[in-house]
Amino acid sequence: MTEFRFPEGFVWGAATAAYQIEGAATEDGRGPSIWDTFSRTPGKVFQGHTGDVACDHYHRYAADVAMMADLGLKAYRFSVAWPRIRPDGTGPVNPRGLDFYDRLTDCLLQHGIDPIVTLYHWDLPQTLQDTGGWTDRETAEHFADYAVAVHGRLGDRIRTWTTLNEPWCSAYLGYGNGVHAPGEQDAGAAFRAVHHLLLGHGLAARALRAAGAEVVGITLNPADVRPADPDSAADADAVRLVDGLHNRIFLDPLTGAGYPEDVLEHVSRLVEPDFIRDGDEKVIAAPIDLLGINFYSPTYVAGRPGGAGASAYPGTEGSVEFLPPTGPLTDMGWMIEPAALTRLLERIGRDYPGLPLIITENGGAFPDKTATEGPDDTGWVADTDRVAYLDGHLRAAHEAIARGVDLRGYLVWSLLDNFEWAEGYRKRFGIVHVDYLTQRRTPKESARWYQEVIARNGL
Ligand code: GBH
Repeated sequence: MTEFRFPEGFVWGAATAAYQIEGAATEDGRGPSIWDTFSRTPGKVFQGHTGDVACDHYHRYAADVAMMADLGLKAYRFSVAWPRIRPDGTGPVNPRGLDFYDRLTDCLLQHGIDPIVTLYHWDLPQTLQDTGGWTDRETAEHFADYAVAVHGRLGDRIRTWTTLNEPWCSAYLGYGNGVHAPGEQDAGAAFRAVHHLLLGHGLAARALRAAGAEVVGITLNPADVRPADPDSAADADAVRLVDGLHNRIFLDPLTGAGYPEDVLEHVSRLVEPDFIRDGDEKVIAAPIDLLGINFYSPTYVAGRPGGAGASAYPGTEGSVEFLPPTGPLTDMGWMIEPAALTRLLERIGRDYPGLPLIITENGGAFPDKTATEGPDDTGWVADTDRVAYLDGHLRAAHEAIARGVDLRGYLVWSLLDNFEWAEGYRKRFGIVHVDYLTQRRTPKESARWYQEVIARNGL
């Protein structure tokens, strides 16, 4: 019996990102990205892992797509590697780079899988970083040019175009606390990056629309920010600050309200916001048809000076403590609280009405219990924890829909175990196991479970 049925036409799929799965880092004219540089910098990525080979998806895409079809996926979200298309970030287009995504797109369509494109999932061409990366205004314009180049080749077959993946991470982790590429640690740089990422999104969204793109969107990783003590006024202030720096700083300008006053005031205490020019907010407010939401874990804060450990939020050190996660955790150490997803979806639906939502990422890292011995007799890898995580979050998503949220689909992170950024290959998010020595793929129990969920359109 299907207890939790999803709406007719609900989009079921899986997501990946170029640098995390493709490999083939120097093939067919691909230029270096900031992640090639970062992963080669000692001490940045677990055991010096790189995306040089990753899941070798660049060569194995056809078999991977056949596997997706076997699992019954209706949609597949992948990202295009900017340095494959424009190896120098700007300048001439590299047709062999476009050829790969052309083949991938055709293969998906032949299997009846709807492609959902992400144009930027963190792999900035290194040459653009050399001139300042996202702290440089021109990067925004180069991004829009690149978006148009990709659309020019694939626009006749791809309906859904999203610009950025999680600009919060690009800005705060890339330029603020330096945990991600390019590894800068500068509050001012982080906010410049926020603005130029949003500007790049707006310019690209406008250009994609003009070029005839049917559905244009962006993916954020909005946070469900909760107070340690619901009765504490200081905690409520901390929630407002973190919510501003995480959610409203992106969502308000994207939906036409401009930057929130309290956020601008906070930013101004750390950097002169002269990088925000007249007219920028209008560009950023380019209409979008879809908001992608990546969700993993809630955020609990208290209004008191934080402990050691650099906060990812510039300027919160003296006033906000981020509580250590409690209760069941994933292998990333992230708290598992599905109700947080319901709260978050409801909040976005309420505060930013009229915007169709899609969960572009949700999933968990869990160690594969049988990974060391290889798959069990049934050929599956037991990942009961992941099934429980996904089941809980799908129920939470269903609850949000029942409460009136316009949620159109769900894409699991991730199809494959892959290069988990600063954690390298040691953290596994896949519903399909990857043996990195042989590149053998083995669907885990969660993949078989998900296959049934899709077939029944519910739980
Ligand atoms: C996504 O980022 C990425 O889009 C994807 O490429 C990646 O593989 C996937 O998630 C898994 O990491 O530090 O305990 O406060 C998610 C990044 C995860 C960043 C949650 C902020 C806060 C948790 N976000 N994290 S904690």
